[in-house]
Amino acid sequence: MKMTFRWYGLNDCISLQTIRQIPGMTGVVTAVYDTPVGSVWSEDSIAALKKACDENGLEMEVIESVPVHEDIKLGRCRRDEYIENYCENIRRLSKAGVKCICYNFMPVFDWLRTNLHTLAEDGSNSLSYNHEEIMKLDPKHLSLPGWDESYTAEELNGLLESYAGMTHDQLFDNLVYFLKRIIPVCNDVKMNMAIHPDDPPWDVFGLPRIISTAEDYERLFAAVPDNANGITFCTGSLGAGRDNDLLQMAYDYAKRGKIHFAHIRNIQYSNELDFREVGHKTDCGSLDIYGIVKALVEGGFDGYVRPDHGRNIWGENAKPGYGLYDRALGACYLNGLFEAIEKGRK
Ligand code: DNO
Repeated sequence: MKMTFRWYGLNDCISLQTIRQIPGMTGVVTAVYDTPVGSVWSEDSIAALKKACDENGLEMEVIESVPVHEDIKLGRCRRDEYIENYCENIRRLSKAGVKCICYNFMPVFDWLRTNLHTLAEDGSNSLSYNHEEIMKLDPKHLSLPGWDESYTAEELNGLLESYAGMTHDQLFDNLVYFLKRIIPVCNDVKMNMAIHPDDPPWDVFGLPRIISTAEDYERLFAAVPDNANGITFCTGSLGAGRDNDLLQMAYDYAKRGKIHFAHIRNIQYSNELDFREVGHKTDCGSLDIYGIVKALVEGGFDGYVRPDHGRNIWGENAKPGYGLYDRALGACYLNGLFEAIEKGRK
């Protein structure tokens, strides 16, 4: 296992100098942010990130994300061009020492929350999800924080219209089309692809989502069995699905060598669908973080880990989910769990 920390590049207000001081940190998870989705990343931009990491004694072996252009998800005629660009990014990143790429295949929206600053009793605040509030929204006039900033209202409406009527099977076929073309490149250059699950793991605004359940994973692994076609095991995203058996999934997919990357965080259920994000420790929330780590270790997991979303604590007011303090605490807690469980087995 290698513990890593997400870093938003040279403009991140959390410096590499700071990150390297977190005990047990081996590297960062980052991306090139100066290039539109779908295009090829410049070698200079990749090299600049790599140089900064090298200078700070941190590895840059995981990229999150190389985003997938909507034309690929929609199966539009320009998809081959975007897939070729994606392949070129895989080659360039591999040359820079990257070993794993995290990406997702959610139409239009990535993660979805209704409040980025839900206040807890202890005075900390964190992200939360309220289904009723989502249902009340008109997707054509959205102003939710966090993820819709990249589209103008017109673009968003256009995109939503393009997806109208798309079924789960069609979206899945488009994913397989994409994978069948990029995985051979990954095999050549020894890159692992790690698809991020849907967050939350159900359809939103009528858009299909296809990486939410154990059944979805079986279909994914069967369609493209190569080892390079793996997953990001995100406990917070999958854990919002009350029917997902995280311990079983963690053990099973680790055993099959499918988990290249793990995002570990805890959430607290407030009813059947709603949740808020909490501290990483098991008794802070509804997920058995200890049990999940144990299942990963017992399954022989040997990938990258990062603490996922943290709360705002100690007066920090950070990019939602991505402050320093609570993620650093999370990393230390997770390192402790891994050490204890691994040593206990010897
Ligand atoms: C949220 C993240 C996701 C993730 C993407 C991967 O904090 O876990 O945004 O980076 O879904 O493509």
